[in-house]
Amino acid sequence: MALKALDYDSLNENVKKCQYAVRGELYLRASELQKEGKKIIFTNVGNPHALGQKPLTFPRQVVALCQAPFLLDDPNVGMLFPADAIARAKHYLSLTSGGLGAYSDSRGLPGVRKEVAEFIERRDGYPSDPELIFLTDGASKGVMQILNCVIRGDGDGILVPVPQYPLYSATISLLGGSLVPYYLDESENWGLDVNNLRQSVAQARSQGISVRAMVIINPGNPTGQCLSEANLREILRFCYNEKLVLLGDEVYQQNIYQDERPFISSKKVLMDMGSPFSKEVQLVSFHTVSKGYWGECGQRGGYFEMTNIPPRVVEEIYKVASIALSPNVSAQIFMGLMVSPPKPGDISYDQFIRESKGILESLRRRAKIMTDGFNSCKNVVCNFTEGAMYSFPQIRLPPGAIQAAKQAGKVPDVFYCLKLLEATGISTVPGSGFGQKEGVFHLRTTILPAEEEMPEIMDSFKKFNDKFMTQYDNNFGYSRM
Ligand code: DCS
Repeated sequence: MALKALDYDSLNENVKKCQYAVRGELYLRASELQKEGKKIIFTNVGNPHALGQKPLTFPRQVVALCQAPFLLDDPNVGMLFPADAIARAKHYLSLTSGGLGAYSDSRGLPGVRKEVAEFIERRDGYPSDPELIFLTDGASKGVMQILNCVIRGDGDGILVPVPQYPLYSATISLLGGSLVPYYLDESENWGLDVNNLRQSVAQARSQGISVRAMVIINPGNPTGQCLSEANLREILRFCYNEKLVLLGDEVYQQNIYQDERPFISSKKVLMDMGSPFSKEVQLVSFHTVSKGYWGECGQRGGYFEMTNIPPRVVEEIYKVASIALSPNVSAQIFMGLMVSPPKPGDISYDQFIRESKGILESLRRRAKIMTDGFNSCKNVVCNFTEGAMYSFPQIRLPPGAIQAAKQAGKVPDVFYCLKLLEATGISTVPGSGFGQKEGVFHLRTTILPAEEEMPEIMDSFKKFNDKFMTQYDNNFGYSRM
């Protein structure tokens, strides 16, 4: 019988090939257990509000007023909302063409793109052009749009770090391109070695792949490392020599938990390098309202900035963006607020600083509690989370566990994470979902559970792990580093 277009056997093979572990087998099992009444701690997704983080007051006040503009005409509005929130709501409404219910330009509201450009200028000390900034529904949509423009077929390769956030592997599969892996070095705190990059490119080329772009995630997901300025310079020089467009995923730029390596943007490093690099290297940088101390994942706000991309290509990207008409308008306002928060002297400034500092300082403490907790467990080693929102411990599995996993038809780290979930309710993502070296196993957890719950969670993890290790320990050695 002839197949219909949406029968499984006739489906686009790229759709079937594409994998996204953050909501994969572990997440599905956790959801089942939750339905059965088990308490689940969802540490599989970097989704701060889902784990109890409260929204920042000021941006919600502004967006609430934009959503319900009739409140602005209410004589009592000043009793519920501070004057600066009222003023900002009026400002954003004046930038729209009919409020939040109207489509905006497909690149986003010009007034908000200008605010983003001013933020980038303050951050980097170099000019930024609003015409080269597009607002998107979360950073994910921006990444997909750009990869869509780069990938022409399976002969096109994209250099992606391993371990990586599976948005990249999944989108490359979906678009029918080829992922060219480069490995981050766990023993060097997940550092990036440019020699390794050269080898990856040479190997891909020997297989007839034309390598066109390189992805960096800085700070890293799932690895949490912050790239040094020297490292970024090497990467940019490499992209210059190899004519690669650099896709700089900088969504965790506010999430920094140490002082030695502050966040530095790829754009700033590129501009600091001067000519010919600053005029030649093609760079697209991504940001979002989902992360940082905002954590507004459900709002779906993001942007990308293009550097050294020719005007005709920018026009083409605009055309593609316009097929989806308009990014979320309320999310654009969140982005505007993120890049221009209350300033000293504003009525809401003190509260804004108190709230945002409170979140960041707590995340910093939680990063340490988690790393220390993992490192106190048998056969677990974990690099410190320098930035982002995750801990990525290596689990050194005894051969008995690997054997048991095989018998159960599971990848060893999936087996471990499923057992952890069943025993403790902690829902993690197996390292295999992000890529890892052959024969080495990890799991990823977010550092987002409430600080007061952290000791109990780590305690429950330790109890599970130590029991698991004793159960499968048959003294034949462990999976290697
Ligand atoms: N880039 C990286 C490195 C991310 O980790 C994420 C989300 C995104 C882009 C996309 O974010 P938005 O589309 O919301 O802007 N991180 C996922 C994760 O690993 N857990 O939660 C979501």
